[in-house]
Amino acid sequence: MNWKSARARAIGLLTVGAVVALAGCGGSSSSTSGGSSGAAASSSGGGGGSKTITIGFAQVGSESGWRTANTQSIKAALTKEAGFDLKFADAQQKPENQIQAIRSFIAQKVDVIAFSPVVTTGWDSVLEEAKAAKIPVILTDRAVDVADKTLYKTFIGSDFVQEGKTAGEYVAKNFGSKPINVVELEGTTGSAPAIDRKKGFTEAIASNPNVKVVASQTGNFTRSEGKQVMEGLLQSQKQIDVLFAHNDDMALGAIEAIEAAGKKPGTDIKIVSIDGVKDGMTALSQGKINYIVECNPLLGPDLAGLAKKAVAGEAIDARIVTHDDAFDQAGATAALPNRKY
Ligand code: GZL
Repeated sequence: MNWKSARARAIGLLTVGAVVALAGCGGSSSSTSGGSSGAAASSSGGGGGSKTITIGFAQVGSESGWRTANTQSIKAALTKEAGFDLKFADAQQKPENQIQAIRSFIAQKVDVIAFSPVVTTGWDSVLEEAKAAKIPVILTDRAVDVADKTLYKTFIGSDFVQEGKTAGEYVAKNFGSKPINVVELEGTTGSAPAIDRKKGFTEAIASNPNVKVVASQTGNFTRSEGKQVMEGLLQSQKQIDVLFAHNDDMALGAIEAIEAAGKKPGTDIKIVSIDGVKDGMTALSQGKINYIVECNPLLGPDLAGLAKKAVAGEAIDARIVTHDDAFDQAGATAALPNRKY
């Protein structure tokens, strides 16, 4: 069962320093199936009589089921009725497109800018320009690596290091009683989730000498690239016991490659993944994946509340963590009927 939801929920009620931990997300409870990460308390969206807020949002792209759910949540929350005029840009996973979109938001003198940075670096100058234009910036989902942390108001998103740790702990505990070869499908090179999930996984398995990562390659968070890379690994690796995929879409692509090679995913090659999108949870309930660490994409309502606070000049916590549940096969089967993504 997804025992983590109780822990996540307990943590979710805790406010630590500048970090506001939010109620557990997803999981078998319906708390987030209503379409938020359960953080309404700290940043409720919704109407109110104030003037319309013009918000520019630069999205990563449409690379995965997670991204689709994230975009849907943002568009469903930032509506005219809720008091917003949303200008939405899809960067097609190119940071240069996001920089261009942010510059255009500045030129349009929007009230607030939000974005999920494709990669962590290269943002200092464009964020300096937003600051000079007195436009508050909110980071959603992914972090940036900038010298001056005041260039953005807040970063709301999951703790990717913890996600990688949770995945690694599961592999070490459940498959690490004998020597095992692990292959890793990494997310987009240079992106915060890829960097941090790898970091957390590596830390978690370090104490078990049986667990060895024999190959690690990016599948760029997409199903097609996950399949392609896994086909190559099945050719090049003598023995693969476990696949750690940084997201469900790459795991689902890898499943196609594993089955085409005449092997049983979840049995011949164990699979641990991150996200918890419907297709991933379905594969988990079918035993083709063994464990999924959830990463909640439903950030729209939280972003709506944070945008209103930023425009009103209200104080906002620098880091808002959306908590993740984790699921085994039984947990996924129980949670699936209530999942909204
Ligand atoms: C994580 C998000 C990642 C997802 C992928 O918050 O940035 O990007 O794990 C998505 O599915 O492509």
